[in-house]
Amino acid sequence: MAGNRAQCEVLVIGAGFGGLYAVHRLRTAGFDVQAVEAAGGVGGTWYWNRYPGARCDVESLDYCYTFSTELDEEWDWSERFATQDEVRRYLEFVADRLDLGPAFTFDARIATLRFDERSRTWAAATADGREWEARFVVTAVGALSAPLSPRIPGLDTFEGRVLQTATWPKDVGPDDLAGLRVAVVGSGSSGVQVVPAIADRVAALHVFQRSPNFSVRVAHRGLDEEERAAARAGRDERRRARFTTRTGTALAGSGRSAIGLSDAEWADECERAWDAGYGYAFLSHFTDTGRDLTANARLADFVRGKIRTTVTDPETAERLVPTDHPIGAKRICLDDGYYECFNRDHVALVDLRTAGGLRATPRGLQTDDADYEVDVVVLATGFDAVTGALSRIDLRGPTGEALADRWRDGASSYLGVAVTGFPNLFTVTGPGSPSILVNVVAAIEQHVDWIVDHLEHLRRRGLSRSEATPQAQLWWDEQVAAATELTVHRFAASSWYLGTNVEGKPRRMLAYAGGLDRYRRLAADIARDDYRGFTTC
Ligand code: N01
Repeated sequence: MAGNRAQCEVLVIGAGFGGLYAVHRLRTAGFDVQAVEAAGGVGGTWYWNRYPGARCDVESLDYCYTFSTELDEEWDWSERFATQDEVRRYLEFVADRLDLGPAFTFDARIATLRFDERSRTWAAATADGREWEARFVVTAVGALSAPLSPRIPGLDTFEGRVLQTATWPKDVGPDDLAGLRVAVVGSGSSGVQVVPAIADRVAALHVFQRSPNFSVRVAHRGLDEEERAAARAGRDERRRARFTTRTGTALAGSGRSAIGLSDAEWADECERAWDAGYGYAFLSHFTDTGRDLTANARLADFVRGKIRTTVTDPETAERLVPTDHPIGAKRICLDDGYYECFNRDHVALVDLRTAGGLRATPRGLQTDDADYEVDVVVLATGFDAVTGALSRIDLRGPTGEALADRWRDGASSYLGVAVTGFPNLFTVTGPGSPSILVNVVAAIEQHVDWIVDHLEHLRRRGLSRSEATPQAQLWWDEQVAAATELTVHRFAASSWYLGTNVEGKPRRMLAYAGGLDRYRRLAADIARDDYRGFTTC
């Protein structure tokens, strides 16, 4: 063991929802735990994504921890869908309240992780040489935390400013874009949020869209005292819903099939759901739109109709209407006035499907059709989701094999929390976890509880090594594939859920689509069965 290596029993990587809760649970269970975080503070994805308009698409009352009544009682959400700043402040509050800060080393991005079979320990190091050694490593590195910078030829010659939503500088607010000519590249959730947030201020706004996405209107509003009191009174029920619903949220949906309704009933129910602005939960308002193509087409048509009636120029409206995937097969977006922006004279859509290849010049962006002189280019171009943050670490198991190489032909794991060949490593929201398809905070709480329970199980038995078996991992891969087959995800041509947004990444579903409730039951069964599927010694 090197003398200047910090030693601990468990090293946690990440200070987002997962890392903070992992440190708390591990410490409470009596483990000697240390933690590292690449950013300068807590928040994870909510630390980095500070772009104008960034906010959560799951209701605040669901998008928070439930493990502590005291935390619930001390924190009041101000808005129904929290802004990035409010979620980040919530996580700072949790870290302060539970005194988690001292466990963390900030500004420490782990560059290498190596398992030593003899000592059964992981050695972790930053690029600047800081080192940790731990029996176990819990990665809570986030599913959407490895930003993708697109290869736009000539971008390095652009003389204006390039900003990326996923690494937005702390000191750039919407007012700093006032009067400037701005190009936004990307029309996923981040692009759809940033556009209406800056449209009022900028002199000209060009939105470069490669594929249209379904976006559902959410009218943001504050929570009043009555709603907060109701939330406090219904806390136990809301908590229970995390265990009993597919999505891990309290919103029950209509319980109605999209197919069985008459046209009048259908229009009525859809309008009601639209006006209620459920956010991401809009997708589960009907029982069958997530799995049945006919039901799905009915919902997709409803949203297409909304786009067409909102955008006054019919040609622009048609370009914004998605036709290449079922609604929900790609992550839907939530917006507050995105489509309305295209009715303004200084906002224009550039459809890259017809405009040709995107290039940059010193003065702006260029397609085969036209030149766009701009002062700022905003890249809202997404993430190497789920596997990216782990694959970017030079992470090697006992044989020297790198995790990135192991996943080159497709990511695979046991329950999304362990990978065969990489002992004593536990991945919160790893590939094959339900996290990105459900209320991710609910999934994170489950994963952390399950992982810490597993470590306690090992400790009780005096065991120091645990590794998922290849058979168990294969079984879980089959569960992930089978669950996907029952949903509309199998009809998506491209989606970050499938990894197709990253050049060279194999097309494979990155999440378990069978629901958080079912996942919990399967994981609990495995735990009850002495952690079936792990070899321990
Ligand atoms: O990323 P995305 P995101 N040239 O991958 C386009 C969560 N999130 O950051 O679709 C031109 O969805 C790309 O085009 P295409 C949420 O889970 C949540 O927006 O690949 N365009 C696409 O339009 C979300 O799903 C919230 O053809 C290029 C866009 O960039 C996830 O994060 C808010 C391009 C990327 O969209 C990711 O969202 C924000 C290129 N070279 C994010 N490369 C909320 O909670 C890519 N694109 C509300």
